Amino acid sequence: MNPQGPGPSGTPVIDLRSDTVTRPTQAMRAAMANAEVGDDVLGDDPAVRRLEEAAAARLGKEAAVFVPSGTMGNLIALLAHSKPGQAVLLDEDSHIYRIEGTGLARVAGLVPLFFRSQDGVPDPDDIARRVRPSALPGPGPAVLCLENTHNLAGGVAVPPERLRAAAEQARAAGLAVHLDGARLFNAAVALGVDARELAAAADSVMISLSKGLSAPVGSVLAGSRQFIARARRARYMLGGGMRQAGVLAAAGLVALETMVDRLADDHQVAAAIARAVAELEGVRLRPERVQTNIVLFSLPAGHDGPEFIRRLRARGVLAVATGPAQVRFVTHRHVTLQDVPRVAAAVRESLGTPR
Ligand code: TLP
Repeated sequence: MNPQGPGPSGTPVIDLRSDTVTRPTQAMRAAMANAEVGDDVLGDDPAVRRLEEAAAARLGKEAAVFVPSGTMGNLIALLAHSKPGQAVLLDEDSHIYRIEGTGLARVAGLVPLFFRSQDGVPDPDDIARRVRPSALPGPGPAVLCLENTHNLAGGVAVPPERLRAAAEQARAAGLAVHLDGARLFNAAVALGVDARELAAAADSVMISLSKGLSAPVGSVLAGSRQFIARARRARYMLGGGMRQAGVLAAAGLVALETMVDRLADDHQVAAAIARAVAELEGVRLRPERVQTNIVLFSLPAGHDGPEFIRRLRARGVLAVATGPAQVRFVTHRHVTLQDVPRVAAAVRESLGTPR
């Protein structure tokens, strides 16, 4: 049963607001109930340690730290890679810059510098230009941030060679490289590569357990042993030391071990929704951009995003407006191919008459 309750005429609500709405599986609940726990800030929680070791291995890094959220994981990475007054080189449409509440400036004291991207894929030549030493004083960049999949670009999966090319330019200039991999496993599944291959380009990588992988809470930040030691101090400073966090980590471990391969189903559903919606008159949607579980589309002229979202909701479909006339659907475990006709019909009906 969907926690959003029934939609109109008793049909279940189709919640496409985010993959963060996924509820834990029975196996996760059982693992949580039976987790062997301890004080994680003191290093005593066996369930957290197991998750951290498994995540580090899965990402090809020396060590990892369990954190409450992706936002905190990214902020910790920035803190651990830099000093206040330095710059962070990132995409203007990155989640870190656009959505994470300016923590990079307010908490880490960093100045954002932007590099160019094309549809979420970073341009290594532009990165090379921006990291070139300058004779003039200015904030020296300490860290380059990449994102995979790229959320605001519509879930684009950035191939390993493009990540590598970007990272090489930054590293040659002495920058650390952080990868916001909130949906790294979606990228790995879509590209048919191991997540290690994507993480290899970066010094640190954050992955979310609470999105398509369906864990209730939590992300993991991985990197070198030294980096993770600094990250643990930053986590504590931010209030992210969670004591018997093993009850959460136990679900996270089930997520990591059993929920990755099924992300392909979410991608299949997103592609089917994209094909159906792209056919509707006036909608702007590039189905070839729908590579993972995010579907972004623009409404025909005269339509207003928030009003459209209200109309969809009245038809039992939940979504978010990502711009004045842009809408985002995110697929996940609670949405299946059988829901696609209802989604398409709700979109068609909601487009009925412009405002
Ligand atoms: N993404 C959320 C939100 O924007 C609230 C979503 O619904 O897509 N990096 C990326 C690329 C993300 O997409 C998100 C969350 C985060 C970091 C932050 O993770 P959380 O929400 O766990 O802090």
